Amino acid sequence: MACADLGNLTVVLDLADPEQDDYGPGTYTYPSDGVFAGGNFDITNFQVGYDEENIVFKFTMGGPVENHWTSPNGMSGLTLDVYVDTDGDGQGGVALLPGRNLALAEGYAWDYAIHAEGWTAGIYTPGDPDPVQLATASEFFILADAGQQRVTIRVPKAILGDTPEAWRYAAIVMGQEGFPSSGVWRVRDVSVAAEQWRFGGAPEGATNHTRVLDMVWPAVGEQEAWLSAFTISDKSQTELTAEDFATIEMFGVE
Ligand SMILES: [Ca+2]
Ligand SMILES: [Ca+2]
Repeated sequence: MACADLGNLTVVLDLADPEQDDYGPGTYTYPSDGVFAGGNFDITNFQVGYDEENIVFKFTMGGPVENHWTSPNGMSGLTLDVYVDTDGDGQGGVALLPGRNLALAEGYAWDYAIHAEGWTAGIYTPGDPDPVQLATASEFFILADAGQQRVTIRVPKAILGDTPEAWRYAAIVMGQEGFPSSGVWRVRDVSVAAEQWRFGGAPEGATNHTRVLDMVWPAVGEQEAWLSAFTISDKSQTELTAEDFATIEMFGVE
């Protein structure tokens, strides 16, 4: 569902992400098909704000936000996740949504996961074994603006609450995949060598490397260090747990 920009956004967090770090741990390359253009997966800025009714997240990208596969909300190739820790109590989700192959560092835990993509967007709470859907795509708003290379996500305060300045966040981008590998929630695989529809640059013999291309973190070099720090496993996707994954920290207003 589209939503007009009412222009009364109050921004509580505005972070620049390094340019051209859309390579995950530092090695990933784009699939070879021509729909993947330079900068598609490069987050350059991330904002959190609010308006009267909604908490608002804005991703600005370093390349085109295109709609090659004609999604109703204008975002086809991208999957954007935002994880929110609303209470800092250390209780909640540790592994990110299935297939991201990332977990939160010790002391962080997510209470809500917002999965933005062109068709089956949703909002989740932690669950065992899988996260539980709290809201479907029709219950929040995603607007892709090709001209501004920006995706805006508006989630009603009735779902998340209304103190975004006190929360902590993680924000990541992956390739959207309508035909994902088993156990992967609709994000594109990363192989050792890039293929027409797969990213390249994965370590040999691994199943537990991340599918994240870029994550929001202003300090240069931290993303590369964190996403590379895991012990290679060849377990099947559904056997992998948070302990098998590289870990990242969350950020907040302070
Ligand atoms: Ca970036
Ligand atoms: Ca980054």
